[in-house]
Amino acid sequence: MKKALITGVTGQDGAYLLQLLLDKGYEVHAIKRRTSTFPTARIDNIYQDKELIEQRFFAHYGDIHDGMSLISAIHKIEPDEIYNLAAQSHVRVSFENPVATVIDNISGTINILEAIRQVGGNIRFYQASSSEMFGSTPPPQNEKSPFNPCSPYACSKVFGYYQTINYRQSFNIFACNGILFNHESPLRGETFVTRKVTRAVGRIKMGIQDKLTMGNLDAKRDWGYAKEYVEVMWLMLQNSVPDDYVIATGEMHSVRELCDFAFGLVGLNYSDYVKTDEYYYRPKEVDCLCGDSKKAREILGWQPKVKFKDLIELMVEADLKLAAEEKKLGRFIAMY
Ligand code: NDP
Ligand code: GDR
Repeated sequence: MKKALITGVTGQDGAYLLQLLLDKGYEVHAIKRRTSTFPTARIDNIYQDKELIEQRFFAHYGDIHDGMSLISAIHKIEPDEIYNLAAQSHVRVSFENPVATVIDNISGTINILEAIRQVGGNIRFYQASSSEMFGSTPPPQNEKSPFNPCSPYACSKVFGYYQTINYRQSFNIFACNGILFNHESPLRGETFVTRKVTRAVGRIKMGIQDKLTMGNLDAKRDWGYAKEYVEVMWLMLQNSVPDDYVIATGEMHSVRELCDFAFGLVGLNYSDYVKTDEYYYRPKEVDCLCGDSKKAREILGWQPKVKFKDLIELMVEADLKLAAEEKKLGRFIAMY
């Protein structure tokens, strides 16, 4: 049975990747940091499966800053594959907490690569790199496009990208960068723009929220479906050679279009509800991201099926159900 280790398992991608690997018959280990409340809402379904918990899913307390504990965990587990997803992943927050963001994102990557080097063997490594690394480089962006990072988050991801390539070249480690463009789902964190909008649409339709305060409505992104994007992480590690791939839908839409379409799905006009506030603007914006994932299509045989409209539809549908549940329970959450 193949063994995998995931960092960031409690996040959006970690939850989908965990399910994918379990479905493929893997034994999955996860590094989970200690928190004062349970952060496992996205993977509670796995915890409820007694057979999986006893035989194929093992969570270990650990922190991506603690290199020694990562080395001993990797020694003990002997994984075939490691997926490094843990990060402070919010771009705007990275301007408010630049040092913590950079330390989190850099030290996690280097600690794991160094642990792999020291433990030896044939461990395959996936690094969660990001389209944010392209920053102000105009679209379409592909593997050959230059990086022009525009935030502490993006700078930290550029470091992780090059560190991954450096370990591949220096120590012959099977290490891959997935340069993933924005990917979303009903499991997306509620302060990222798609989920913030679809949550608001659900609550406004159910009468438990009245306004939505947003930042820059003119920014454009290439939004895909997270469930499909974790499949390509796995595919990268199954190939015969390690490499770096851009993963995207190739469709670009503005935040304004997102609002218009999502509110329209429930028969509302977004301009009656959405206002903007400087608070949600960034000191430096990434205006347009749209990826060209031809290389992944040709080499890995991957291509996205769920595009913008289907994605937003499935998110609105899930958030309408959630808001109806909240209304039933009388759980009125403060607007943010
Ligand atoms: P999330 O923010 O949903 O999840 C981040 C995960 O990292 C959480 O499990 C979090 O744990 C964990 N984490 C953060 N800091 C630490 C730490 N010090 N020690 C251990 N765990 C830690 O991110 P996503 O799932 O959306 O993204 C996964 C990865 O992919 C990230 O690296 C992100 O930067 C990258 N990425 C994401 C894209 C996207 O569109 N989603 C696009 C491109 C790249 P906790 O639950 O305790 O907070
Ligand atoms: P991003 O995603 O910064 O691209 O990073 P996010 O959803 O936060 O923002 C996308 C765009 O929407 C604009 N925007 C707002 N964003 C948020 N969060 N809240 C708002 O109210 C709002 N109003 C407008 C932003 O300015 C931006 O232009 C995500 C993260 O998952 C990263 O970890 C990942 O690497 C990249 O995607 C690819």
